[in-house]
Amino acid sequence: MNDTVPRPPTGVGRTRVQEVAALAAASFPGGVNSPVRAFRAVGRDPVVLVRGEGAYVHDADGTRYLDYIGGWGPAILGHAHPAVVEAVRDAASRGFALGATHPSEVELASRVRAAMPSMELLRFTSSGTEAAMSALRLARAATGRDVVVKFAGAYHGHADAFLVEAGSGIATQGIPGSAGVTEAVARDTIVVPFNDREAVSLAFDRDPGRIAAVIVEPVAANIGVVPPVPGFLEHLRQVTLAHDALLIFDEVITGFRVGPRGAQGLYGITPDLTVLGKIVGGGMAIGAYGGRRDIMSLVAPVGPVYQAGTLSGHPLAMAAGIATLEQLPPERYALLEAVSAELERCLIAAARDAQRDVSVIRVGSLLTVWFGRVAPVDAAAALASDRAAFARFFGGMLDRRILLPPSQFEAWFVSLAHGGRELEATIDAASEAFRA
Ligand code: KE4
Repeated sequence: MNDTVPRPPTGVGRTRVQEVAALAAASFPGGVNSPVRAFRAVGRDPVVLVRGEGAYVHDADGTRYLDYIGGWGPAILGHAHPAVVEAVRDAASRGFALGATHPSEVELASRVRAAMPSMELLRFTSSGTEAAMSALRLARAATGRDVVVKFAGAYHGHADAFLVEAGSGIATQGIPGSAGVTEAVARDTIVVPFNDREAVSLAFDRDPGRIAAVIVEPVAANIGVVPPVPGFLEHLRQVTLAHDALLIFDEVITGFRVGPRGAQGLYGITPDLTVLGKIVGGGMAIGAYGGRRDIMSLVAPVGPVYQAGTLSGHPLAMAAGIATLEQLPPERYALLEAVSAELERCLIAAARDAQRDVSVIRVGSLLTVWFGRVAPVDAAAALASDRAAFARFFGGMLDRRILLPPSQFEAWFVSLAHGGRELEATIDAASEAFRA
């Protein structure tokens, strides 16, 4: 995998990667526009990428990596799929932000609604954060209640209400998990452990009539991949119905990832509201929220809940989303499942042969390699995994030109561009990295 084509360093003794990283550090906090890209969790210099094609990305010095970051989820077809590139190029030739409804918005919305009929009405936004934030505001308006229940370790974007860390204990009033989040905001967020049915029921018992919604990643993918234990999502559906609260599925990662109908199709649960992002925009800036018509009808200009966006429904994002979903007929998921299952099987075998305590958790083409004897079922267990071992494994894979998400708490994203050759290269590298 070592097809490095060194470029003449442009600075004194510096590679292009090092030069760009230095310039970035002079422009952005931590030299990045999103924290995880700084590679701080794995103690390596961050990559600087200039091109993606299929399952591969290229850094600014010409080094090619086999990629499992996948743009953090959107690149389910692989990078720069010709159909998606052409769709965006064609749309761009007709102008960018036209500032009015565009037919492509309607086309993408109809595809989303066909896949997830629970989204009777929906709105496009420019990020998952914006969509999740809007869904919460809407849930509060629809119920007249203030409190939201989220799960420890779940990530729903960086709106204040969701940046709340659990204190400890079962059902706890959140405490600010980020500077700048006020006590007042944190008081209205209750954080409970994922997969803990009793804790959810207790939260409702303690705050009867105050909880507007439960928001959940139906497959947790921001503490690493942790699937719902049998009955957990059904319990959330039942307990929210019993207390006239709303159930919000944050499917920013799982939507169009774990199946053609997302997690709500995979597990057969109908949420009141759904949040989407990533794949639905094919790698362009996008988010979406939607759900029951009676609830969504509260959104301006029809109802009193205000939400807006200059670039919402952007024609190029719509074009990329449509072109991506067109390449994802249900049968393609069977292929993705087969490749991902083979990768899981081979990773487990490679770790066993290296006599390493590793567990692999996978849901569809989302997977996480856990360093620890037992696969976690919630954030507390995930935090107890051997992150130093993960960091060493990450470095070993990076040195062998396999680019993993630079955090134990992120998912590997397998794409339709990952084939036999990519699997072989991954397992060869992992076999060595597990032994290192
Ligand atoms: P964005 O605002 O980043 O588009 O979406 C926020 C979001 C919402 N919900 C879920 C379940 C998400 O995973 C995300 C964003 N995911 C992270 C990585 N897991 C994006 C990567 C980053 O923050 O740089």
